Amino acid sequence: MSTSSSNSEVEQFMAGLVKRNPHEDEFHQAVREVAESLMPFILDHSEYRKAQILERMTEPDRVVIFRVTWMDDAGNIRANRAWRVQFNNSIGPYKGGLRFHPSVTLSILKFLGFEQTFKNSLTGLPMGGGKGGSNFNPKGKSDGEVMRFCHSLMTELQRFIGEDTDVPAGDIGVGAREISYLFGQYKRLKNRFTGILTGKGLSFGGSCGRREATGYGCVYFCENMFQQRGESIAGKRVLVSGSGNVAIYSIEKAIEMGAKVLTFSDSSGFIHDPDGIDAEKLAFIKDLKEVRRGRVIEYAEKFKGAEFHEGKRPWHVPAEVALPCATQNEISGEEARALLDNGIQAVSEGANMPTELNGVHAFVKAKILFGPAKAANAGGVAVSGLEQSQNALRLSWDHDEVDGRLKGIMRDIHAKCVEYGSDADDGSVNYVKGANIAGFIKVADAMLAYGAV
Ligand code: NDP
Ligand code: 2IT
Repeated sequence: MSTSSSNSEVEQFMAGLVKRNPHEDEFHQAVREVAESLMPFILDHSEYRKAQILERMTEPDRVVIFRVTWMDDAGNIRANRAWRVQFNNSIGPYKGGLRFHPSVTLSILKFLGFEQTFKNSLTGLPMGGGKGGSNFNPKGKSDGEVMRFCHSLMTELQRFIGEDTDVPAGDIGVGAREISYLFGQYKRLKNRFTGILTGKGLSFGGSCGRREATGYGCVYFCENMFQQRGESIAGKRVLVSGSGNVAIYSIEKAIEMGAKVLTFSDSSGFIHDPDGIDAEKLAFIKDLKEVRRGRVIEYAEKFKGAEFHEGKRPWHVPAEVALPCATQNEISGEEARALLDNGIQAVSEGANMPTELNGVHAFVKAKILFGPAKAANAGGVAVSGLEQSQNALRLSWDHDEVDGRLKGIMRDIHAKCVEYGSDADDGSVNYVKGANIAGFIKVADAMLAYGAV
């Protein structure tokens, strides 16, 4: 199939998608990236085309939208909007996180649910794709306010979820505290103790290693890419963005594997520590972010030599590896070029869709080791899948068992990307193409088998 006919098919497909889903920029962006790498494959496989698989895969099975009313500490009644996007359950119950952030819109949750469908397929586990959340802002709220909000949200959400239906988890703004409040309310309402959420506390059905899984998995994937070239992350300079769950455990694993981590950030700006973050400094970051919920500037006040760059992102600091672990579109096309100009060798995406599409194009064209989110950050949902298995078996595996399985899953995802993304001419791997095609096939074949459902 010629490139120009594939390109015009993509444009035609996207025109229809944009018309059906106006003003959903993030959703358009996520679908376009997938359509660009899938279209030549679909045009070569007429069965997918005839059955309208891509058209059906870009339409969520359903979206639930509801009001969440709660009372703040001053006694005021507050109301937020919440969603659950049940995107595709062809290969298993819907599975994906809940995000609490003021920027949450239907477009963001549709992009995340769409990506999740491919990511979950890549893990090899029986999980469909879903995502949910609210425009609630947990920042600055008391524990009591967060608890009342979570209880109210679950009062409505419980109608739509279940261990064989839809299993939410955490994402931005939803961590151990929020999952605990949500699970407690579900248990009270239904009088059932069952695995309807993942990321639970270790004493009530949570899995060892779930907290660390996304960050560790992101670094394992990066190491797999280096090993493909006979190299390693050891000794490399690493840029991390974010300072939440994914960032913290990416930093931890990168340091453990002998890399030098120079940066981390939050929405106020970034920290540059030219001496590198060590175990003691990481313990400070964990206390700052996981316990005190403070701002990154405190790190520069505590450790000499570290600088705080207000309102900036870390991508102009020279390094060999970048691990974007904060949020979508946090690497612009211009920043991607700056990374390349400074000699970046690998980018492993801990966050979902952190790179703008022209940045993705620049990384792929430069043939650096570019691990797209749906492959590189699949470790989190993979261990969520292991948590579901343990809950169903009513037993729990130890840390080594879970970590061993996580490493194996990340290795398998890497191998699938190589299988479908290798360039026969020069042996390089286009991980974007590989992840999109490998993730697609499993879901598409299930949809074909079901007929017109
Ligand atoms: P957290 O809430 O723990 O941390 C988010 C971090 O990103 C914070 O440092 C936050 O800074 C920063 N951030 C969030 N939004 C923005 C923004 N608009 N601009 C600048 N900085 C921002 O979330 P996670 O670590 O769980 O999630 C991070 C990314 O990883 C997301 O893209 C998520 O979808 C993805 N992901 C998460 C998984 C998980 O298991 N948790 C699994 C796979 C992917 P601040 O506190 O100032 O807002
Ligand atoms: O984006 C993601 O993969 C997550 N936020 C984790 C989802 C999950 O169900 O563990």
